[in-house]
Amino acid sequence: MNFQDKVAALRQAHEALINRKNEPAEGGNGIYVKYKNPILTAAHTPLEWRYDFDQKSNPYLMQRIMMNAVLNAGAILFEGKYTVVARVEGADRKSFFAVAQSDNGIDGWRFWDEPVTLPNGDNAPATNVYDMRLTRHEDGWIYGVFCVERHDETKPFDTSAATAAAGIARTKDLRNWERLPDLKSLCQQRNVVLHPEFIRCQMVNGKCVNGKWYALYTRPQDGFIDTGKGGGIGWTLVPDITHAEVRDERIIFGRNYHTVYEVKNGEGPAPIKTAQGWLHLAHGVRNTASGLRYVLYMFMTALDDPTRVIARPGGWFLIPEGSEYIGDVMNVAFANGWIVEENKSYIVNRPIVNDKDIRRVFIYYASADTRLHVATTTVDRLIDYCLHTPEDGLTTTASVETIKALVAKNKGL
Ligand code: BGC
Ligand code: BMA
Repeated sequence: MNFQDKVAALRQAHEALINRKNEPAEGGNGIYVKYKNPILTAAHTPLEWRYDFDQKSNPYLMQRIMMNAVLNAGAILFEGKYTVVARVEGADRKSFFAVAQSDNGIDGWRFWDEPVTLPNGDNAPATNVYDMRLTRHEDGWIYGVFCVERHDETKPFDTSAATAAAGIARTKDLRNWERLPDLKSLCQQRNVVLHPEFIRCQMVNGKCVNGKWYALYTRPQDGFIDTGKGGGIGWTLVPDITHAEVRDERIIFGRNYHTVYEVKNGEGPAPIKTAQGWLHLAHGVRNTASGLRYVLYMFMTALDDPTRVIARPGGWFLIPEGSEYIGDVMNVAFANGWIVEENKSYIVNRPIVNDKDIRRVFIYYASADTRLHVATTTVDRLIDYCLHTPEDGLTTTASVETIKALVAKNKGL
């Protein structure tokens, strides 16, 4: 094949991959439907990012820059399109953010021409950035909060010593990003997420102090990997997001021995507001002989107090299955993005209290730190899942009693 034919074949294969129809996977659990094909992989990245198409400088039509993975993506409905800001990782292990869009949220995902240019602002340059949570805040901005990783300069001879902090950027168009100062915190932070609404009442000694605070879900950790003594999903109020600082942090969802979040947990995407409370998607980590296992779990908090947990369904919600298990970091399911459909005719002017909230939810999860998938469900189903999945009783006896209660109920039917 001559050079031009090779280029044409490459482009054709790439278009075929992008235009490949996706379909629901068989089986399932009634809670959500996973789709068969990953929605974004390294092979979906634009060819222009990888190939030099000049025959003179690249006669063998080699990939000049190779891509390793597309994973953990923030997600948002933007200008009517399902939009993700994905973590793209190159062969050099550096990850960066890139916008991709689809008309239906399921297939036809296409990256924009160039990755996001993320300014450093006044912050020290980062070695790596990843896992952006997108929040459309009531202040009118779209925020991206992400992990900023730098070498730990207090350990000059340890080339894998790192520090993690939360970077904050905001935008109106997903093209121009204003970088704000990183979240100031006494300890390291990862998995920080901005709550979509202002908090207008802060309880101090049982009394409501009125104000207008930004709220952040945090995940304090003692070291870069170790969450240490504290850990858990934390909460902090910030008066000024342009100078965000963790002053007062409290854990709203901790960890327990022998649960799916025994070792670590962290907020996933920004929570979804429903008439019955806030829906949260989080990840939980436990250690095994084959390394850390990352799964997704859910919980709900009160509508008038996003820190008060009102539903704690036991166990995992979503795990890596089949080929999802295999990849760069085995046994990992991770999600920092979901989209709830809004403004669809069937919900307009319809009170959702005392009625089914059938808005569709698109969960964007990555498997094995390698590729991005979608699973779909509805708000109503997620609420049902949260309110009616038995809690983890924390002992084997409690689990058996829970099963027996269900068996007895079924026998009585
Ligand atoms: C990796 C992340 C990972 C973190 C903690 C970072 O260097 O890029 O994917 O979550 O380390 O293991
Ligand atoms: C973490 C995350 C993710 C990643 C996971 C598994 O700590 O922040 O980036 O998916 O580890 O490697």
